Amino acid sequence: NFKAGPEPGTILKKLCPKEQMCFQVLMKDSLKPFVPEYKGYITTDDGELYLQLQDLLSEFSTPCVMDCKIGVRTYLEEELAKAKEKPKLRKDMYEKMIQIDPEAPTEEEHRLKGVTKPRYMVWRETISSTATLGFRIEGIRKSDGKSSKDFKTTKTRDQIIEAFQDFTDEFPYVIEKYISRLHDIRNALQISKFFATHEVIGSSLLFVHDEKNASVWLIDFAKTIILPSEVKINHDSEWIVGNHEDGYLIGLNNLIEVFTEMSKI
Ligand code: 4IP
Ligand code: ADP
Ligand code: MN
Repeated sequence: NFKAGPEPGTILKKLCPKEQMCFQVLMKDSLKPFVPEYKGYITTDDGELYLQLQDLLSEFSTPCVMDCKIGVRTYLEEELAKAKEKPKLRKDMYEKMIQIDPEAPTEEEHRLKGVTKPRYMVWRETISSTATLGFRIEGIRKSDGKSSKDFKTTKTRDQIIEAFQDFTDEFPYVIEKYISRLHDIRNALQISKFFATHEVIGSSLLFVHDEKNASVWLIDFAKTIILPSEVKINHDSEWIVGNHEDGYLIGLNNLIEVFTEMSKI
């Protein structure tokens, strides 16, 4: 999905028109300082389209990187509607499910060796911290280059704190910088027209630090969609089918709380 960019300090991400739209709007929004700069799109020799984005790691030396997926819901209402209308069984998702917990599928799902996408996504939300805290750790890469995606069942506040502590253990003073940046992000969201008019699903906050600096950016808008004009959401209340709530601020507030608690230890 990603390639090195043609100019230093840039990367290329496989173009998805919805995400491109988001970046175009974001370049004129109060969130601009908190997202990678969008530098247009590029067609490669093999005819594939890519977004050219600022490489968020380029200013860091041997960075530590953490991707946290934000929100209480990780799939689109549209995907739920499709699955209800015409249930499509996903064998790959069934396989991913039994790899973590062979007991998770129902008898029928075992028989069919398949689960629907929302069924899998909801299960992933509940075995991780997504359903309870509104965010989950997707992956961490430490300064030694070792990376882990082994956080699928990282669920409790204590498990999260343990993972965040490991992430920051070389440079614990970056915790304060992260807290400050997360507050800035919350303030920018409060006045953002983009945030007021979009349902933000499957998007991540990317945490990056080295010995000197620490910062956080909003990334991945492939499943961020514009709200129907009559719908207003507050990003802070329970999702009920049809209300489009994403729980983005539930996740951000819990992240701030967890880091703040860590800074006091
Ligand atoms: C993945 O599950 C992630 O949720 C993907 O989201 C999602 O892609 C995949 O759905 C789903 O299989 P695991 O992380 O448990 O492997 P992301 O791309 O944000 O990581 P979508 O397309 O929903 O963004 P499918 O339908 O692409 O397989
Ligand atoms: P996908 O839609 O394929 O999930 P994401 O946009 O979520 O792609 O990015 C996947 C990973 O790529 C992130 O976790 C992050 O490590 C890295 N990444 C994404 N965007 C950038 C960027 N602008 N600069 C540096 N790294 C990035
Ligand atoms: Mn993604």
